[in-house]
Amino acid sequence: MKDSSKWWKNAVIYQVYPRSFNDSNSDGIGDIRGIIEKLEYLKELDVDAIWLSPVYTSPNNDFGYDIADYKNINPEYGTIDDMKDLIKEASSLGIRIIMDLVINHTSNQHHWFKEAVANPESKYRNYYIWQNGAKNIFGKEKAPNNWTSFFTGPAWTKDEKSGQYYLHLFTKQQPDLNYRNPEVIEEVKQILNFWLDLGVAGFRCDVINILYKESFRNGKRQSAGTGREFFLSTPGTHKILKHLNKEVLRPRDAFTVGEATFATLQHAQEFTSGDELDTIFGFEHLQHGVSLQSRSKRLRDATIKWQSGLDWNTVFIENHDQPRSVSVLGNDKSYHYESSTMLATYTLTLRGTPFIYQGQEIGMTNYPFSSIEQAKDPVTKFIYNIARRSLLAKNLATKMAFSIGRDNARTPMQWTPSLNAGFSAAEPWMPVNPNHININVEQSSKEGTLSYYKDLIKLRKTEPALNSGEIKFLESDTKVLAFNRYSSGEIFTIILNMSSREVPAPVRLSGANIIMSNYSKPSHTDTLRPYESLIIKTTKLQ
Ligand code: ISL
Ligand code: CA
Repeated sequence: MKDSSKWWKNAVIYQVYPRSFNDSNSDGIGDIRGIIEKLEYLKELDVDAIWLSPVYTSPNNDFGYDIADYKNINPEYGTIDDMKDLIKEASSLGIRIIMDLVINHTSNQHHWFKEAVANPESKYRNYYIWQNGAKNIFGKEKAPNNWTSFFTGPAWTKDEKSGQYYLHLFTKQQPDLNYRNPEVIEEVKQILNFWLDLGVAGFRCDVINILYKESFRNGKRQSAGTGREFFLSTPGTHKILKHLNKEVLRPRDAFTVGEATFATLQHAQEFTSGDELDTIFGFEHLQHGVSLQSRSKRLRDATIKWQSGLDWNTVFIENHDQPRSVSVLGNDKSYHYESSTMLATYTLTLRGTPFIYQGQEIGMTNYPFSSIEQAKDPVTKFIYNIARRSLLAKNLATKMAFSIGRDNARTPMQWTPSLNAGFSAAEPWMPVNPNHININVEQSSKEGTLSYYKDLIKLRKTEPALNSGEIKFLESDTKVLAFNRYSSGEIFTIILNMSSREVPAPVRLSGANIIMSNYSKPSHTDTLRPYESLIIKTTKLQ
């Protein structure tokens, strides 16, 4: 493999959710020109690449994750020329662009699907997954099988015109593509080449581990889940990824990070074993679903497991689907600075490519939602309706919906303490968190979380051991994550207190060469203070 294909092993990647990043034309919606305006900011933070959440033409049922035209830009965000400018201007600052590739499904507004419905004889019918209904014991028609959507409700919707059902593992406006049809794979290759020709560096591949469904009619679901035993990480999906890798991705030196929903460590190992994807986003550490384990314990255990089991990880604690990390893994009230910088240290010192989600670098928090009217995410609305149907009181249903839904991640980026947090001169498409008065880029860059992020990124880039060094975990209190990163001559010991309690440090602190800390005064004891995080440097005698 050429060396240049490994740039991502030395990179810090920043995720932009364009709708909420920066609005350049005062319509309340973030846009591509808005991103261009902030390239200098990203350069100063010293990120090497931007993962851009979808900017393609889309009716926004799932805010861009329902694509109606893969080779065009949603006019709300700009034009293809704006996109070319973004790629060019970012590149002149040494920043690469990674596109979001959503190919498990399209929008129902994509011309392929419209044709498939309007004209069942057209070749586009076979781009999607159609099945006749099944019969229940009384002879009444029902869906082809009992699979459910990841977003609740049945995974099949009947097309009244033909009487057949189409599969959608997300909303019913997101029909799944049929990966048994080689023409679909050819279309995907064209899409990849189109964007690589425009100069993008790679792709974040949305739910890439569910492309190929092994069975439909006989796929009666066993687990409480969606029926995923029939489509998670199937041999058919591996075959497609190997093909795309060989035909397009590898020859064109494109970087890939695959979002792998419900992936096990073993799945991740298989996808990244050489000829499929470069890296994987696994979610075991972020407590998908209901669990009795505390979030930090889960984060700690899964981190140790994945870091020990994969040679090269992605390291992330936020994205556009997750709650704000400082609100769920830290303490956004009493220890905002301490816990947001502890989480920064987590993100930037483990072994793997770190991904920072917009706003994480200033410790943006969850939003104090109080009414379901404020919801934009379809998932929040679905959960609310289910909760209400199960007779949950309004306030509890609202609370539950916003804790599972994804609106917390999507409130506008907080640039300044002034009107609309400097995001837009008009009323933003989602409310701005009132705490922008204290939590914003302007203030955070002085002595706040942002300045800590900058220092830490600089440190990571000047100390090869922190980037590419080996990793070894240390015995510690269960509330502490402690590890060594080392390469020839140098050992860094990273200690993170993931709790608001005082806990014993796993190594002696007195006399240690602490080169970075999120407390202004060093500790005089061997006790870690709430969310204290330390980086200790030891130079080995040769
Ligand atoms: O459904 C899940 C678990 O219950 C999620 O973890 C799942 O991995 C996630 O919803 C997939 O997300 C991606 O694809 C979706 C889109 O809505 C998300 O924004 C995107 O990140 C459909 O394209
Ligand atoms: Ca705009």
